[in-house]
Amino acid sequence: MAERVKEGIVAPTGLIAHGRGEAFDYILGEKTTENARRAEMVAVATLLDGIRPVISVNGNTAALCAKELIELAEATKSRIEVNLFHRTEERVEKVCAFLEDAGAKEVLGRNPDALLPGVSSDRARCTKAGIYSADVVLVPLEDGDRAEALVRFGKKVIAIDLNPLSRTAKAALITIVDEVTRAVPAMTAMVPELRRNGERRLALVNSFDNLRNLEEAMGIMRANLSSLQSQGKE
Ligand code: PTJ
Repeated sequence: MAERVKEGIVAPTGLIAHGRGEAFDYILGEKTTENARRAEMVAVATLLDGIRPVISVNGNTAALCAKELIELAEATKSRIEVNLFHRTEERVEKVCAFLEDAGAKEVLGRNPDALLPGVSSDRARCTKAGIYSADVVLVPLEDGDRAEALVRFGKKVIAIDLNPLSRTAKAALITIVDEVTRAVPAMTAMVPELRRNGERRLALVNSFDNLRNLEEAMGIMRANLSSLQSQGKE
């Protein structure tokens, strides 16, 4: 990540966001929980049933798992759009080129021609062909303002966020509380089975409750903290 900051792919504050993620992952147990796995399945079902699914990519996620995001996009027929929190034209170009070097055939975001309503800055800029007209948007490591704006604009938002208390985690329809480099390849591996089984997709989506999902994730973290505390006393 430090190298990617020097190259201008990751924003300097991206390192702080990464550290926040690492802290939550430690408390989570640094593994994909059953709870996260279920959310990942629901997310894949939602992407597969989407009419215009889009994966929004920022500097951190490009640096951590460009190839894996491209594979997930191809498997779920989602488009990829670069959408940055710390937006400069130079960084947009660098992240787009980074994804293309990793094998992406089409990357949206260089020429934004639409504005996401309810976001009062450059961060509102997006493309009509991508995020603006998407029905489902996967936002790994998203900031709260934009996640809330996407939900208000009627998008089915899927978040990947290790912090179950973040505004993004709470605003999303589906929140995957897992580390992005574990979550994304696991989701791609789920595609073949879920693609074949429409009834299963429907059942997964209908039985999912994000509030309960987030409470479970917090419960796992509380239990891990208690066990770490009792180990410390031995
Ligand atoms: O590249 P840019 O300019 O678009 O900026 C990207 C960052 C990530 C810097 C920007 O969106 C940001 O500041 O995000 P936040 O508000 O820090 O939110 C990121 C969330 O992702 C936090 O809740 C972190 O705990 C979480 N997170 C960090 N690393 C990971 C993670 N979740 C899953 N996997 C990670 N590796």
